[in-house]
Amino acid sequence: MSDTIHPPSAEFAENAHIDAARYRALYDASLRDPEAFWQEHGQRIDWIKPFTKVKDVNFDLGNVSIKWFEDGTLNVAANCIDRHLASRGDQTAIIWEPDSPDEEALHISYRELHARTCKMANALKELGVTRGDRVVLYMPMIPEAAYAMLACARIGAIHSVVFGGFSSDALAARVNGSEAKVVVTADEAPRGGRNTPLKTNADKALDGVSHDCKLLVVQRTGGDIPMQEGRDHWLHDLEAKVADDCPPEEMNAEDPLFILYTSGSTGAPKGVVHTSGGYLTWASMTHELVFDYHDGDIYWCTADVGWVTGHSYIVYGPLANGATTLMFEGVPTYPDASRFWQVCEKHKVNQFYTAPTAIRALMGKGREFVDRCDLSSLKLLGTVGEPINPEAWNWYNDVVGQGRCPIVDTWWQTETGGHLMTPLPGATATKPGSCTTPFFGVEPVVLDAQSGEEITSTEAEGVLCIKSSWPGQMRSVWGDHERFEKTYFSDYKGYYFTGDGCRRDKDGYYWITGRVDDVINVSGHRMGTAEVESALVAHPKVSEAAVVGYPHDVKGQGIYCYVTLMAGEEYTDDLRKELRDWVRKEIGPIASPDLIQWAPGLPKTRSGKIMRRILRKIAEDDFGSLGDTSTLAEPAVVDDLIENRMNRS
Ligand code: 6R9
Repeated sequence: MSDTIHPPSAEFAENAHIDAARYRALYDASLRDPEAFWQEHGQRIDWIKPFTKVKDVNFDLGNVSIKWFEDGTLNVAANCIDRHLASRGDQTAIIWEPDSPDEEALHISYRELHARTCKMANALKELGVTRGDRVVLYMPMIPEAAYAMLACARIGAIHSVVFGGFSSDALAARVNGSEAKVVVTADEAPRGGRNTPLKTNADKALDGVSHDCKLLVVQRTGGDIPMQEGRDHWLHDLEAKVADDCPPEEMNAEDPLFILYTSGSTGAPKGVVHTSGGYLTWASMTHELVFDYHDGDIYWCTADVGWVTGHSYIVYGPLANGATTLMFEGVPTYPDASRFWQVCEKHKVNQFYTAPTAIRALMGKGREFVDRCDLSSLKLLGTVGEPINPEAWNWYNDVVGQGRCPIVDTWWQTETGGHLMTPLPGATATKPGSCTTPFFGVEPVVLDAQSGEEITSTEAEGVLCIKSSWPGQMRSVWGDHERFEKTYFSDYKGYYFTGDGCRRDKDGYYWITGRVDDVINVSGHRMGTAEVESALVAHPKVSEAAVVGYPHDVKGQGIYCYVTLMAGEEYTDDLRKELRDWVRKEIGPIASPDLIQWAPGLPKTRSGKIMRRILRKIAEDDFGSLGDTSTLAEPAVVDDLIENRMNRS
């Protein structure tokens, strides 16, 4: 880890929303008197009926309840659109850059965003969607994805976006889990020069859905797709019939805004529930202060709206702030590794926010792809999704930022709604690889993993928990509040448990060391090893599987699978390929196994528990220190696994 310190330049600090002195003052105020602090900062959004209660929070297992601004009412879409119309109706809200540079970019004004969102809202109403109903979005990265999110918010429906790279089985599970009334999709999703057949996937998914569910289809490519009479509707057909105005519903601050499924260490992905008032306050405040967004700036977050980063930092945060947000349909390496930088040059991007895996991949292609573009518009760079290694940080800083753009390494989670620990670019001196210090109102603590005791010395290493609530915190797991409490509040009583490990250095800076549970982070995509295991054992030839992560140069972590076959089955390379394709089909290409090791046996305790610690070590090619293996039922299986290990450095 690198301890080089990069202080903000005097010039940046001078023009920034927050400098070092103000950060300290506001941070102290936010902990000293949270009620007063959030009473004031809750005013950054427009309330229909102002709140009188700031917060009501209980982190005690059995009674976990989180409420912010609970008697206030608002409409999230009106905050993201209507309130800007008078002052910036003609300003660009969304710049859309298509997959292919040969296709024309779009500039959508706030006025147009209003009309298109209202149309979409009325189309959803035509299909019978009302307040509280769930709508699943399975979309390409096109403006209609944002319209659909905002349309749901406008009529009080709850959206659940499913990443377009997920398989039809994964989509079906989420449609069933939320009992969605409508799925919004598109004919096809162009990405990297290839079209994903979204509508066909959605058709397959609906075969596995037992309740009545309609399909609203956006035409993106014009590809030939079958429509099912009565169930499927083209958006453009419905839009031709409906008005372009749709009054926003008055919603309570604690009404759910969206559900977003995310992976945990056990079981199927869980539906993280975010509500309206606190979430929007958090998304908008962090967007403005962390990216130091100023009026007129062009801001680009390269995430997909299928992930929380796309929710908070492509759609809700920026639009609540009246920003110009760029939405990119493509991938960093198509048509070539210059694409990101060409888009920055073309649209004069000021703030650029991406994932370490993309930085590492582009770094590997060489700096000439960056150098040929004019990046003088860039003022700030951001990263999110996984720890960034100092080498990638330095390349980002020197080659992309040309040494003049502060880097914000933002640590947060689907569950947290927005950034929790991050530099503020005009205030915080950065250290490559550290997410530095907490945002206002956030109280991180480092606990000893075994005893659960808080480590109070400045230098500390252990599990990362958060001591008190912040407005953007998730409120529950959809349909399973008990699972919410068990996952986040049972291991360390009275705290929100993040699932991450961390180190705090002598300056009080935080360094995330990665997950302490069975969640792995592959190219910034979060995945439960249990999900990949259950996909593998669903294959008729597989009897048992254990999945762990291992260090991967570009992806951060790769997926390493130990697989035992049914008696009599043959262990062949063809079957390896078949299993890889099988997992892609069951979950999606992002879950594709990197290495599959045939395991005639798995190391188990006498009570039958798989010893993952050992499997992780072997996958890391670090089996010199396997620790105590005496409790294993059959110690010999370990020797076989070591001998046939797949990752040899
Ligand atoms: C926003 C997002 C959350 C997990 C989180 C942690 C890892 C995210 C990070 C980071 C180190 C950062 N993570 N940002 N680790 N430094 N700046 O990524 O949400 O998909 O829910 O993943 O990602 O392990 O717990 P999500």
